[in-house]
Amino acid sequence: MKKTASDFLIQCLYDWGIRRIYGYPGDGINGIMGALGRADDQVRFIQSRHEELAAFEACAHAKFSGELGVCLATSGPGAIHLLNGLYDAKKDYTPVLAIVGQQATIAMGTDYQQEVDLISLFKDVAHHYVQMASTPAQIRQLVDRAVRIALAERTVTCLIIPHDVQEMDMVTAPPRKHGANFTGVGYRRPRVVPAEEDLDRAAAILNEGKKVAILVGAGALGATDLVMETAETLGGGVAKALLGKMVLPDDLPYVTGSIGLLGTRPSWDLMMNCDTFFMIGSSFPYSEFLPKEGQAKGVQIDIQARMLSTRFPMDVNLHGETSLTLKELLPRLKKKDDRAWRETIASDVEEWWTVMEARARLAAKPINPQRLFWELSPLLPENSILTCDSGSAANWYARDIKVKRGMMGSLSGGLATMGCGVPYALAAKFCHPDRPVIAMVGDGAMQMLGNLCLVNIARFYGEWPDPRLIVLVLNNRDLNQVTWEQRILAGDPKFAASQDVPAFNYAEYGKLLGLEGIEVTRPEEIRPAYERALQASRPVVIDAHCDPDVPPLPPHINFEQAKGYMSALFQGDPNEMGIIHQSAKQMMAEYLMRWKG
Ligand SMILES: Cc1ncc(C[n+]2csc(CCOP(=O)(O)OP(=O)(O)O)c2C)c(N)n1
Ligand SMILES: [Mg+2]
Repeated sequence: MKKTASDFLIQCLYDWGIRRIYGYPGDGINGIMGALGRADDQVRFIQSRHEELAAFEACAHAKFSGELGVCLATSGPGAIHLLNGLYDAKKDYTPVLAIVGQQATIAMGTDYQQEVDLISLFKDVAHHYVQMASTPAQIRQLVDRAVRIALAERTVTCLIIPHDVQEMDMVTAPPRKHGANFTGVGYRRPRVVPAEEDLDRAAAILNEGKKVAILVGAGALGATDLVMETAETLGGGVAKALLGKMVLPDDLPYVTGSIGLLGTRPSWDLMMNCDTFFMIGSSFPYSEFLPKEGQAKGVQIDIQARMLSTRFPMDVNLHGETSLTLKELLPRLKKKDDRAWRETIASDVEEWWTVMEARARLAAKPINPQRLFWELSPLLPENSILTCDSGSAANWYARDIKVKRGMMGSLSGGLATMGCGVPYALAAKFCHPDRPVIAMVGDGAMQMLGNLCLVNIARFYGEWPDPRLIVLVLNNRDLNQVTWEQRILAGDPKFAASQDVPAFNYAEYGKLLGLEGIEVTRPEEIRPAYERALQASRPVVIDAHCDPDVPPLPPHINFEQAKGYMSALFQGDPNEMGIIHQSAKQMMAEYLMRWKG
């Protein structure tokens, strides 16, 4: 049989090192599916349960493996379903290639069935490179450019391959004539280091500062030792943006934990009281949690020039890769002798952890979600991979989980979309089948996409040498994060029609799928549930019945927020009594600890 343009497409992807594609079939990509079938598993196709899941899986694949993630969907509806997961990748600067089908070229322009203007549809999410093939001779150049651009720009690219082009005879090289191009494979990230004079200027500012605050994000992952050395030398504290949670372990005395609405009080105090702000590899968006303009001198390292001085006007912008830049910077830094600032931070951090523990130990109806996360921390194996969905789980993941060195973890940072927690966990297992994975997901997100993705966890876990994958469901019958945002930020009471989540038995459902299911309805059951799940021979769904009235309080509740919160209660919030009770206890826990300390 003659090889088709689709066979060549797969060959080109293989030549770039791609070995796995997440996707869903449809007649718009039958040509490509045929080629994947013939490719003898050289490039493996993972059938996702929904194209949005395929895009999340491709994104997580890239996040957890460092490789390009690839997803594949049919024309029209399949392509449309990919979009949210692709935006998730784009917003977290993650390289993903989407390949989609299109109606045959002879049908196009006739408002044909499933004919959608895909170039326009993908023009925003894949604006760096979205191209449609009109002849097989383009395949090589389209793949070479789409892959290289996605990797180099850390973004999403998209190839649209019409149905008839997929099935035409392959053309490995265009004819040698005017207009033809001859592309090739291969890309390695360059060594990007700032100019010497900028490193000198940055060092001067950092050496002069008396109170240094460091903020690390995803761009500092992999630079743990260098960030530690920098913080030690400067006597500074380090706050972590959510995607940078794994940059430093939480048992270091100068690590103040997460920042922002989901962050900690020590991170807030660090930023508000510093005189020098050093931001490393982060695009953390909420400027109100950073030092005030004029309060501090600023130095920033980022590999993407467009992110420099975007949240705070920096005195020195260092365009460079984190490790290389810190390596150049460190010999220029002087160790600060005055450790007073460092000692204040360390005592704030120590006190904060006692507050976290006190808050976690408070009784709730039936389970205090903070306790779920607090108790998980010490049990987590050092090689675990954590994923988290958008919802109240993100608060507790950010604040209560103490990470250890060697862990990996991610969530939807820039897009903060619901639905990513379980597909991220599944892709993490494909990338690291020998590591335990724990997904932390709300009941709303389970009913949106998580339950669907569990079907595939049941399908694939038999291949993993370490079958441990735990899906921890925060079953609070509420879209809790938003309910609280409505109370605190908008001053509105809970609107049951929009916020209630229907009852669902996640543990029984897990069992139905052939997984293990554990229902946790009392605090004393939390620890045994984790111990059982971490020793299980198959993935486990833990259905934890959580109290929706425990407030995910911002680290520093301001007057407007307090006003909004109180007025929500006066307008007849259905959970009024529960939340007054829980909020008072939560706040008291903090004040009591401070008073005792
Ligand atoms: C796709 C999507 N839709 C809506 C939102 C807005 N949103 C953010 S968190 C949240 C509530 C999540 O509820 P659940 O999964 O039950 O978690 P909980 O907060 O209750 O723990 C919603 C609706 C979003 N971020 N993404
Ligand atoms: Mg919920």
